[in-house]
Amino acid sequence: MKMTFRWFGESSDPIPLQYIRQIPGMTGIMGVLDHYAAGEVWPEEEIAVLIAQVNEAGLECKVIESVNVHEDIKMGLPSRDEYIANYCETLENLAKHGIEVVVYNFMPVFDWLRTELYYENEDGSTCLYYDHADVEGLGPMEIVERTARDSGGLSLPGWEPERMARLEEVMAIYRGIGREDLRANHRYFLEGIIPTCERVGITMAVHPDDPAWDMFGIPRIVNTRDDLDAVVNLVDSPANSLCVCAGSLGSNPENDVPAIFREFGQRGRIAAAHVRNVKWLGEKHFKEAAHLSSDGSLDMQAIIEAIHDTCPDVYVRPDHGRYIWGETGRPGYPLYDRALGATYLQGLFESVTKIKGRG
Ligand code: DNO
Repeated sequence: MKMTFRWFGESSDPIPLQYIRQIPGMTGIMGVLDHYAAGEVWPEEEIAVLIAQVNEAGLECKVIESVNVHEDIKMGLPSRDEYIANYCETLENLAKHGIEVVVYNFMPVFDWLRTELYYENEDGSTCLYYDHADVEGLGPMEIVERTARDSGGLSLPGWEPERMARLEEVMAIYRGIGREDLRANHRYFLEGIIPTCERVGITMAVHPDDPAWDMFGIPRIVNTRDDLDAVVNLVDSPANSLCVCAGSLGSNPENDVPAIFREFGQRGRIAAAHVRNVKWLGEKHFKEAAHLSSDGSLDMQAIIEAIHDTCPDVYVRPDHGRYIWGETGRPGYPLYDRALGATYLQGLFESVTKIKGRG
């Protein structure tokens, strides 16, 4: 298990790389150039600067998250070919600097969505929170405005202002797109990029939809074990793999998260993993818990055991965290609670390794 940390870059992440380096067992970051809008080519020189900064801090950067997919690709518009060509160019540039895995998502319009960014827990900590009843009462534009307001001026991943500016137009197009159309568009995208990935040595890792259900009457197609199976079969190449996210899939209690890790790990199709916990509060209603099993609804030990048994060398990161100890920063991405998560996950891994006699 290669332990990594999401880092947004010097100008948009308040957490210094040196602090990340000080977390026990931390070997790398999952990096991003988040000032490039979906569809733009990431220039080689900037990728080189990012990698050099990370390396200078004593960390590695082998995973990029996210190279966002332009909405026209997801909607299957004629302009998609140009954006797919740009995507391939970005992949080539990333490969030249040693990137092995690119995490992306195929969620229409929105990346992850929550109804509260700083929900207060009994102990005074705050966490990300979702109640579908709130979403039903609000339109997508209201959710966007509320999220932008609550995020304290920091643009959240997948919520870039230029993307949100087209919201109404894009929502109208999506109303005519069904589940199978969306899957066909995903296939078209993968068929366009996987040959490049194979040539340059990059593995694509699709991130599941978060939360794991349709939003605003628009279909989402990466929600369940069967969806993940469908994705890997769209183009049957190891370069077309998954970023299994425990918390996203785990938002739906019907998903058996440890079994999903075990199956796709055995099939050699997990290229990255986000491991975090959620606490179910009712139907389509949850909050993000601390990583500890007893704090939420997922069995973190079973998840780590599945990783240990089927994909022990995978890039893993603790995902999201609560705000504790007075820390402030980007919603979902604190230093302290994710550091606790990273050490806890490594403790579980060490324990499984020793118990199974491989340590
Ligand atoms: C949320 C993240 C997602 C993920 C993207 C990948 O915390 O896991 O934003 O990075 O969906 O494109």
